[in-house]
Amino acid sequence: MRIVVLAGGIGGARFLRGLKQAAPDADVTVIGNTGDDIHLFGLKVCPDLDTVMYTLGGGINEEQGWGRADETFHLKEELAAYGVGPEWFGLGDRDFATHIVRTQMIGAGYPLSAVTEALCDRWKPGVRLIPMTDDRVETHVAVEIDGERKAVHFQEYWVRMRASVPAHAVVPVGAEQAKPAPGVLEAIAEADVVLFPPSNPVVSVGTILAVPGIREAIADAGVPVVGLSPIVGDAPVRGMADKVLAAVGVESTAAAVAEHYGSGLLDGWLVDTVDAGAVERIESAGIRCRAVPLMMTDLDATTRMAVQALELAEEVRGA
Ligand code: FO1
Repeated sequence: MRIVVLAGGIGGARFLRGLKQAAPDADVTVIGNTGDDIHLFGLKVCPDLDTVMYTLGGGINEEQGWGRADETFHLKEELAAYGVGPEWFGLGDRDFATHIVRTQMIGAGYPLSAVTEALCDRWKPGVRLIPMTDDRVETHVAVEIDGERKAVHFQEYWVRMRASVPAHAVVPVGAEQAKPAPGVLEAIAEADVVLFPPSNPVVSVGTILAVPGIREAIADAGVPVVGLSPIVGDAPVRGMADKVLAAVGVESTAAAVAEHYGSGLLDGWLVDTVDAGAVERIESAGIRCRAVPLMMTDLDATTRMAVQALELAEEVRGA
């Protein structure tokens, strides 16, 4: 079975671990969000690609969900001693090596997709990880600070500001001109099922879908497209997805997120058992829906979620 997954960072990566256990023989292609990418200290940092790579490759800091296990911060401290920041973004020594290799390879002319493949040669994530695009896309968030409207980088909004002010708009700058990376459209065309993990529907999955051609390829693939709600009991399971959902006029409920994707894209949607009351509304929007436990508390619980997603896909296929 060929499975394509559109993944953001922590939620996507953890779901993939369960998926690998649920379907050990499947050929899994992960299309990773690169809208979170940021250039720091002259280096290109790809948080979502790295989170997937480290999580599946056994190098992730399990408590944080991002960055390397067994990390130290000497380089960051030395930079800070020279007054060189930003201090609000925690790049560790081990992690720095990844960004140095990536930036060096890009400088030598390799596209991000080839660089990601090279980095995965070391980590062996057990999936094919492809960035959504080789072109530069950067998610910016419009905020109001001291009565003045300005756009900040997504990481500044998310990490420095902790999404503490309302987001007025979320713009994947460069997405309109971006082309899907080599292999993205081919993987979708050859897929037996497409999954949206419980990743952020706006700044993760939404950004991937904003690359021209990707949404259309999924909608036209003629295979089941099944998603898992990142909203449980009217609140994000983790992160601050509600802030960016509000920016695109979507309420933070499992049903509203399903409707946001829409029946033109989504065939099936899993909601948590606490949201069982929303199943009828989602089904009447033309999306087959089931209520199952959706908390990724451990690998077994996550594996069961992946099994349910694949079962719903088969149900949709047979319908
Ligand atoms: N998240 C934080 O909350 N604080 C950090 O200092 C931070 C650093 C960081 C460094 C590398 C990396 O790959 C991820 C990092 N993240 C950090 C996570 C990341 O900013 C976001 O959670 C994702 O971009 C959202 O998907």
